[in-house]
Amino acid sequence: MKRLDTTRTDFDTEFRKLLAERDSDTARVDGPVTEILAAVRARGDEALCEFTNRFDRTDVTPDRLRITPDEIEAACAEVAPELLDSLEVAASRIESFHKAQMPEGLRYVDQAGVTLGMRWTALDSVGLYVPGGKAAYPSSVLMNAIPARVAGVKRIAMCVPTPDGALNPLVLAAARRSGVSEIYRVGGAQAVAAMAYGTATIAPVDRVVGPGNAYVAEAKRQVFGTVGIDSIAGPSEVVVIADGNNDPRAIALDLLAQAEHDPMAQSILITPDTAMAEKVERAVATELETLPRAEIARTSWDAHGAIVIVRDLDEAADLVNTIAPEHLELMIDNPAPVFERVRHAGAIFVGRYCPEAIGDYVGGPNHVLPTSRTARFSSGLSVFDFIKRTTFIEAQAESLREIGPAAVSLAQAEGLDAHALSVSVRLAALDGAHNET
Ligand code: HSO
Ligand code: ZN
Repeated sequence: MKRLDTTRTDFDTEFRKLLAERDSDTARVDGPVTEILAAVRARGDEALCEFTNRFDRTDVTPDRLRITPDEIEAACAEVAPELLDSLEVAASRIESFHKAQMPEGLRYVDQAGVTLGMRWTALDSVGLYVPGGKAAYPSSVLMNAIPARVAGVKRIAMCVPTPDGALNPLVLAAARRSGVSEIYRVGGAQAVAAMAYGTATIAPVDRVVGPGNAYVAEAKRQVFGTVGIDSIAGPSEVVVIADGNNDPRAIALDLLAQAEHDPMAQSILITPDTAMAEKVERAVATELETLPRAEIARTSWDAHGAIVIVRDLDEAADLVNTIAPEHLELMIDNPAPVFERVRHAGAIFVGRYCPEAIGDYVGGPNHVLPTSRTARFSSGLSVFDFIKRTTFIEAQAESLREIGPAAVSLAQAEGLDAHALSVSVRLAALDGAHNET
């Protein structure tokens, strides 16, 4: 963990180092991924089953790639009723928030009498990748599939690896609740290939979304263009701005909640209160003695964690704008001024009673958020990832008369005669009709 202080002369250098250090070592897996994509593209289900059986130690055949409705029902029956209730609390809150996001179209008549507009339509089909094993988060199934459903996507295909053939009941229950239409027992780059290119069993989709390991991320990068993709998520991050009025243990746990995701995760505490900084640091050490995922969390905290002492909360907000963190917590008496000052953050958690974990599960807004400083120019997953805009223009004769001549002269200037003529023949016809009467 690094200790930084904005009053020290080396602060700028240290702060830059803190931001740069995680950019480096992304695994290079482009070669093997290209081969897997090519094989699935050329040999379809046959290659898909080969890779699946090799990597997941299973023996699936094309007719067993799809998890049947009966298998899904049986798996869901294994989930404890209280857990299904919690899933329902999360799902219905996520659903309401994303419904509220749905935008209106646009339609108006301008001064030239031209009708102008824009309308939103949903994608036809979406492919959702869900990682297997320990990285399989049912909450992420809700966060990816519900916005697609709310947006109006008719077909949501899901791929999830089943290492050693084991199904994850809560993941299947989340898929069922979210309105996923088809589920396949396939993972890795081969799953992304199948969803992008299609096989005899898995029809191709229009956009592939969802988190995954380095192979899945690289596969998404390589199929981009054939299909749309969501952003490629890096390790999770949180910045906590805390004043002196906090329970240090609560703040420590907020930092560790990110750290326990991944050894590469980053948790940063920014505070104007030196005493609070020390208390939180001690509380982190105490919690690390008992947390089951202490090994991961400790690696993250030791290597990437930081405590930054600032002069005041304005300075804290300015640092946040440079970091552009995935998550920002405002654990301060009067959050409004900082909230207003921050422009770059994936999601903001306002007030002491809103730890980030609320947003991971039951808040309502999406937990798929821009990482690695990409919140400077991008946003979290939303219904906007599953709809697109079509603009339209409707002009009658009088309007064409008014705005057409400018198009003719611009087309001529660009040397595009058919463009110019397509407008001018109509203008001429209008003039002719006009002269005849
Ligand atoms: N904090 C993670 C999402 C997550 N947390 C899922 C728990 N489960 C990235 O935003
Ligand atoms: Zn989390």
